[in-house]
Amino acid sequence: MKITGIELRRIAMPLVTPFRTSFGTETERDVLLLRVITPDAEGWAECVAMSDPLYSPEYVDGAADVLRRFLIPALPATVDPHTAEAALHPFKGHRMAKAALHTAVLDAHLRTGGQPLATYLGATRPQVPSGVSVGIMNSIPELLEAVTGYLEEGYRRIKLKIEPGNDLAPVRAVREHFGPDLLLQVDANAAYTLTDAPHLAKLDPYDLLLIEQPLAHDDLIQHAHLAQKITTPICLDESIESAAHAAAAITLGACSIINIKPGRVGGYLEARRIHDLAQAHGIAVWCGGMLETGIGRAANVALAALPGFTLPGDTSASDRYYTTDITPPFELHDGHLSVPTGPGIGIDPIPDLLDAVTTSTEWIPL
Ligand code: OSB
Ligand code: MG
Repeated sequence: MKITGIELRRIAMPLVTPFRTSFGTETERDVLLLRVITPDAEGWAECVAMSDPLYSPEYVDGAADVLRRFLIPALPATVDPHTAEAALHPFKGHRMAKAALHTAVLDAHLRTGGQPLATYLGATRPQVPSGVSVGIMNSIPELLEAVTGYLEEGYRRIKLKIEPGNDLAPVRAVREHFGPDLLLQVDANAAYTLTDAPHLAKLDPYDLLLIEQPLAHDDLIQHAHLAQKITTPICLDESIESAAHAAAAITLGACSIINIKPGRVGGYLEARRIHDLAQAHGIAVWCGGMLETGIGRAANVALAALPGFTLPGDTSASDRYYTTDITPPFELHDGHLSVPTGPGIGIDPIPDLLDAVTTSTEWIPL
């Protein structure tokens, strides 16, 4: 496959409601989209980097810079998904930027061959159960109202964002209000240290599915120690940037569950390697999210349909994030999203809607 050129497009997407985590509050998603042009097909991808380097070291301007300066120029004239991955490999880090470029190439490749991404990855299900990630709220009544709304819409699992000072009370309130059958988990986004172990152990009675990334991203050993001190299963997000990290975490006993985000690990091939490794070790995985538009969501839903994804993901419907998405919206049916069946990611941006939110475009010839 020959690539003619690549378009970098920035869009500004207001969120339906502010999303507060232990690392900050998001009110508008600043998204970088990539469009790979080939003689036979276009390939689309969404870079999951956020505007500030608070979740991870990557940020949108940095991703755009490394793409135009290093990653795009490194692609061979004739490329397929495997040669593209090999060409990006020498560059350290920048996995979100690499994932976006790799996914756009993969999408163009699959559209050329007429194959859906889900089929290519080895998906085994036509639909996936949806969970929802609930931001930190200003009060418990507000939180209970938000969770009530999501459950009425059909979400199959609730994830509460937590931080020191906003942890035990919201978890207790939600568990007591909705009862023992609610699938409930929490995400700390690295807000604690190992000295908080006795405090985190107070979450044990609430029968949580998991606690996601309680400690710093590079605290693998500390997570292994924490796992000995609490009964809530530990799930890693920020710590797992590759299949090698996943192998180390599993060997150390740092986690018993992994949140797989293709953007965080450099793309869908590495995401699948982590899935395969986890499955071989009896480690459950689920598909995380980064507040994606329909472009990123389509590919995540395809991945979430692989057999090892045994827990509901943060693969929510489009209207949980955006009043108007740039693609036909993903909708919840009986708590599930349908896996796209068209070639590649199986969905296209709607040109007028895309133009309405575009803040800049840049064409990079190859
Ligand atoms: O830690 O999983 C996270 C959103 C942005 C950055 C990090 C995270 C999240 C979420 C929301 O929890 C996931 C989603 O619904 O897309
Ligand atoms: Mg997380």
